[in-house]
Amino acid sequence: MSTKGKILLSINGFSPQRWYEMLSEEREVVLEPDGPADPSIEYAVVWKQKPGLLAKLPNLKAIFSIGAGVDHVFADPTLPDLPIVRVVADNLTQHMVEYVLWRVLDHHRQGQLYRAQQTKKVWHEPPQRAAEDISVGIMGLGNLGRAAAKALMTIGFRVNGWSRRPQEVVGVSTYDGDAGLVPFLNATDILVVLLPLTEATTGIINYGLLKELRRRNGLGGAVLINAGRGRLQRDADILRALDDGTLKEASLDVFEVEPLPKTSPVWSHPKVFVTPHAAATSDPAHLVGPMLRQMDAFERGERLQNLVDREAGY
Ligand code: NDP
Ligand code: OXD
Repeated sequence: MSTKGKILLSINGFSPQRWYEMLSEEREVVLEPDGPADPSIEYAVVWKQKPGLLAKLPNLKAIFSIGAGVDHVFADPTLPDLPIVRVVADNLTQHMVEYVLWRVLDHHRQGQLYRAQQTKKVWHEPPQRAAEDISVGIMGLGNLGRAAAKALMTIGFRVNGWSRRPQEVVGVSTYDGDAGLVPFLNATDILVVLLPLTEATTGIINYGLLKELRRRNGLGGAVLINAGRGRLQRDADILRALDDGTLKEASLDVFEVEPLPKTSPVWSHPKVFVTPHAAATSDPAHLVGPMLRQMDAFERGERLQNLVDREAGY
């Protein structure tokens, strides 16, 4: 085809077909298991690549994650020390903003109560709360967290945000680091988790943390929404918190083990709304073009964009 660097496509967990077709429009693409030893492979486009696969490529120059999160890339203990590009894209951000608005509004407007009433044909109207009386706290004020914060504020919610380093977002009460975590939780009624999974964040959504959430408002209890990563949370702690009233309800898009095992009690818990890691799906129609443009630019000597900080792990 051309002299452009070849791509290894290693996508596990779902079909790589559309990614393959779209990437192949401009570059030669090899699918594992044919790729590994090929010295003409310069880029890897990956989701949960097979451990050891990338380390075998002598001329690999950059790794492109097809997701915003990169914990799946770091899961490979032999990962070569190369630039990792992650997804930052309007289309993905829009999907996540929609998911957050959908879930926050459903909890705020008592969707679970009305669904239960409907099954019993109950005609009952509970008191209505104003959005301005509810504080939504977003853990992770990055690309997705900031966009979700802005959308929530346009509807009238108060918004708190927590990040690793101090951040400023107009209209948002911001907190950071270990010292900021409890004050952030104490001021939050609905907790939205949009953190990356790193060593520092693994298991952070546990019973002790949920206990710190505010429960003084007309919501009738604190609410958890996790669309970050499953291993940020302890599934069993969430169930315990729901059962003893620490949490009123939860919307979970991610789980410690995915797919969520059929035997998990989470599936049938009446206070949990489950989606299958579908809050914001990576759509090749929107993401392949920018990936190919980055490869072209890189070959012209330009810097790669949306690089992962390996030290921080995201
Ligand atoms: P970013 O890297 O832009 O933002 C991450 C945010 O988390 C930053 O504000 C960062 O702080 C903060 N953070 C990281 N580590 C810590 C820590 N130890 N303590 C406090 N704050 C921390 O990521 P995105 O917003 O693009 O994406 C967030 C995550 O959403 C992804 O990593 C992925 O796991 C998940 N995701 C899930 C999807 C789904 O469908 N369920 C789809 C897409 C993404 P700081 O600002 O200081 O750097
Ligand atoms: C992502 C995801 O990280 O889809 O983009 O989970």
